[in-house]
Amino acid sequence: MSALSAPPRPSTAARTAPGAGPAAALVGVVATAVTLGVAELLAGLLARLSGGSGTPSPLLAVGGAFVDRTPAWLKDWAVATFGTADKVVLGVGMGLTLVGLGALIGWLGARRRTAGLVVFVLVGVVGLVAVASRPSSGPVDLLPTLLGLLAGLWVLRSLLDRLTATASTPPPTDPREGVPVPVPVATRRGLLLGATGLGVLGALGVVAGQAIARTGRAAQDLVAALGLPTPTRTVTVPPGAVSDIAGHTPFVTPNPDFYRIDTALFVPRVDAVDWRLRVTGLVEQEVEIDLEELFAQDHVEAMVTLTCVSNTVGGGLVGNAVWTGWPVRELLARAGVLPEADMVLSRSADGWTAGTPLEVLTDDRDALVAVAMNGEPLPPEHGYPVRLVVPGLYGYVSATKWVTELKVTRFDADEGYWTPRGWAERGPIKTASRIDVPRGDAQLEGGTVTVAGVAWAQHRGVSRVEVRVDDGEWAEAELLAEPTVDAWRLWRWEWPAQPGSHTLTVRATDGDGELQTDEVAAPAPDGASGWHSVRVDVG
Ligand SMILES: Nc1nc2c(c(=O)[nH]1)N[C@H]1C(S)=C(S)[C@@H](COP(=O)(O)O)O[C@H]1N2
Ligand SMILES: [Mo]
Repeated sequence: MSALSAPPRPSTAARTAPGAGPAAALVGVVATAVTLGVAELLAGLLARLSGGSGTPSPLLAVGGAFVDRTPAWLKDWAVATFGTADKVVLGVGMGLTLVGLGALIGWLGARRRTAGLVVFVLVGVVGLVAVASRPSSGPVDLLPTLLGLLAGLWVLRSLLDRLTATASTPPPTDPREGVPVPVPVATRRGLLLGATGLGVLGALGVVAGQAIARTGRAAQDLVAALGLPTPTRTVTVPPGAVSDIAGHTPFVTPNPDFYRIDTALFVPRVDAVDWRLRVTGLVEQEVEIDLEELFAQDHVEAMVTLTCVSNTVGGGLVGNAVWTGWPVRELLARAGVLPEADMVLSRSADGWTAGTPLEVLTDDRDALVAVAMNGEPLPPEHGYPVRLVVPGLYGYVSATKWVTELKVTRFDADEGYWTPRGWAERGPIKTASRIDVPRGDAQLEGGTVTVAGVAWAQHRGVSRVEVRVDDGEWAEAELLAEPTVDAWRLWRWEWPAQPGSHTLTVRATDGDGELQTDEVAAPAPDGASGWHSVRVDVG
């Protein structure tokens, strides 16, 4: 906008008029809301047209790009601080950042119009770059953000113009008496009300766009139509593995209670009808199977305890389930793995990858292309329709959810998602043990106190658990049954508790006779270690 065509410059008095700052900030926030409303609505419609998986929403694209660039220490801190609520925290953080940026742009624009508009466009460009850099996006996917930006720019300009106009209109003077008539605040109030209305519309656009993208077309539930495969080998949970102590870990984790960790800001909606799993890379022949063919293979049940590498000592990012699946080694055998291969890079529908050593997928353990969790189709957040489950390795190098490709490759040629972000190339699960009861800081009655918990050393098993009170001798805990070395093992110990304040510490020994290390390590780069302890008071 050139100075010549501009409306009369606002007087200094008008620019600093009470309320001009907040009003300008509001205008900036409204322009941001309109941009996002238009962009998200169009992105949602496009996503729906393309079947639900394409066209990333600009908000999720920026969030995803942020997650992809999260260094290990920050991920570590976020998971430790917010646990599985880290996504909510990210969302709220993004919202606050956007409101702050919008306010700043409005405030700046009211003082220096061009500067405000330029900053606005720059923020938009960040969004465009984020959308363009998503794994699955093409040129068309930029359109919603581009149109949103134009709409927002237009709103920003015209509202700022009007704001200056209302602020700088000279107070009309009564010709007869020569005294100023009170400023008609109605004009500005009308403007602000209108702007607020626009902002609300923008916010509604965001909500509607997200909803449209997520409902997509009603996915035909092929898993339900086919029925889950009947396993040729089943798992029964022996009664001796289960505890009835209140507060003790349930041996099998119910699906709704199972921890969830992934980089997906919304659960990928994979249509089972379109789903394919491809085996590529260093193979004699590429293989591609669809769900019907997968379900026709001989499936087995296996009980496997999954653990996140981000779990802290005593933490809860661990869960045990009975999985139904087809052994990965049979799928790999069908493709014919070439001798030089030593890694399988599995990829998910949303572009995430895990690098798993070839040998754990081809030895006799129950590494599965899994389709069911505790007898039910995989819940969407746990990988529907198909995921990988590999006993003995942390999830980040093995447990790919929404899996679509197994690329047979080499560690010196490829790496999984978390490796360049500060996590180890290989992630065998470290032996761990946890005290569930009593809880830390519990106030207990004297006498016999039941101490109970869980220990895991997947694929090696747990051979011994010991508990120590303060600096006393280690006492051997009673181990519950261990139906498989791939699952955790519950334990209990009766403590003749003396009055006072005490620290209980636990340590486990794995099936190879190796004692759990007391060396304290943070989760990054290859899993936390150290002995878990709780402090309690005995009355
Ligand atoms: N597609 C995809 N699969 C993934 C991840 C991910 O970010 N994306 N995270 C992995 C990690 S780090 C863990 S610990 C497990 C967790 O599986 P769960 O959410 O079913 O407990 O999933 C793994 N599979
Ligand atoms: Mo993880």
